[in-house]
Amino acid sequence: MSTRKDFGGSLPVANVQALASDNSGDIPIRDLRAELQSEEVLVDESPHIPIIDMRKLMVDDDEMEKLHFACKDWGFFQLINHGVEEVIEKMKMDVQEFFKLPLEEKNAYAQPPNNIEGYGQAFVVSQDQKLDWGDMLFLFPLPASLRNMRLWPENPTSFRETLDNYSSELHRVSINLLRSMAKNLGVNPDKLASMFEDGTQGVRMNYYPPCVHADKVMGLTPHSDATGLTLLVQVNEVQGLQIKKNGKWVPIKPVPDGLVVNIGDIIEIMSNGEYKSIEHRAVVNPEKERLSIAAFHSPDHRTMIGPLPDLIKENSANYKTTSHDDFLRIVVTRKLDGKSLLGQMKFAD
Ligand SMILES: O=C(O)CCC(=O)C(=O)O
Repeated sequence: MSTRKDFGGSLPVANVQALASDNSGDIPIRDLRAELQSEEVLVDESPHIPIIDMRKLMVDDDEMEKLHFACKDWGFFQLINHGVEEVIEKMKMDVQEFFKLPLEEKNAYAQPPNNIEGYGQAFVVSQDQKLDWGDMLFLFPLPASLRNMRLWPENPTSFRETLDNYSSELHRVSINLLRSMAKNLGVNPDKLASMFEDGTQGVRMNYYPPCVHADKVMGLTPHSDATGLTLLVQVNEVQGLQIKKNGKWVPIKPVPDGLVVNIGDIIEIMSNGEYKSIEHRAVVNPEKERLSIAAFHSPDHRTMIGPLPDLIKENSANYKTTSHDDFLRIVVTRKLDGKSLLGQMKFAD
């Protein structure tokens, strides 16, 4: 049987859901985030990220243009009419059920040492690092041959089947989007799609407990995604996702039945910087728990991570090219830190 390569893991830290449920209101020092007070968040005048209609994309040049603009200017958009609404609803229900289980039961799926899959936290690489106010269950549903089923919950009983369907449907949507993006970039859609066909898909299910001192903790540290394309679902009605636009944080209000899609670092690099991988974060609600599910799509392990050759004929390459394994090794051994990974891949101007 083949297994996934281990590129490292996260240090074990206290379970945040358990910490939050003790009701003392005390925040451990490593969870306090001074920077939250000083950063500007747009509230009322929030510009809205573009909404792309998947059905129209196939037939309408204007929608294709809108997609191109969204990827260049925003790096984020909401996708509607994607045809996966029912599967998403099931996934939302099962994820909520999982996080309701007693801690001991969830811990049966705890991250093994030196591995980022399983229940726990990610990107904790040192003992003095600031921590996020959230727990997660992270799994690699694709490639299916490398699944670690020991870490796939059996409670709720439908979880495994639901995630299996969710995984294949979201993978299909991501390939269709990548084809449209390739057309817009002027590269062969089959070529780009073939890099992702047998690629890796990671699904990160996030649980952010409420916190009376929500203004002093961070649900998820600002970061850009070190992957290709992310499809995100907000599970309940509680908002918390914010993206950085012109130096300010813009809250995202998910549209009903939509998927929030964002360009990851790998697509920014492959597009030689034409498409943007945008910094984003999750903030915490003072009264209500918040849940989200992010599905990250990356090319297969043989793909070199660098600007697509068709896009550097006239322009020079703005990013280095590296093997996928080396890229992943850098990703998992560092804490989340804004767009610093992209900085490392970029040639100086
Ligand atoms: O919870 C959210 O809305 C954001 C999640 C996210 O950015 C991630 O899981 O990488």
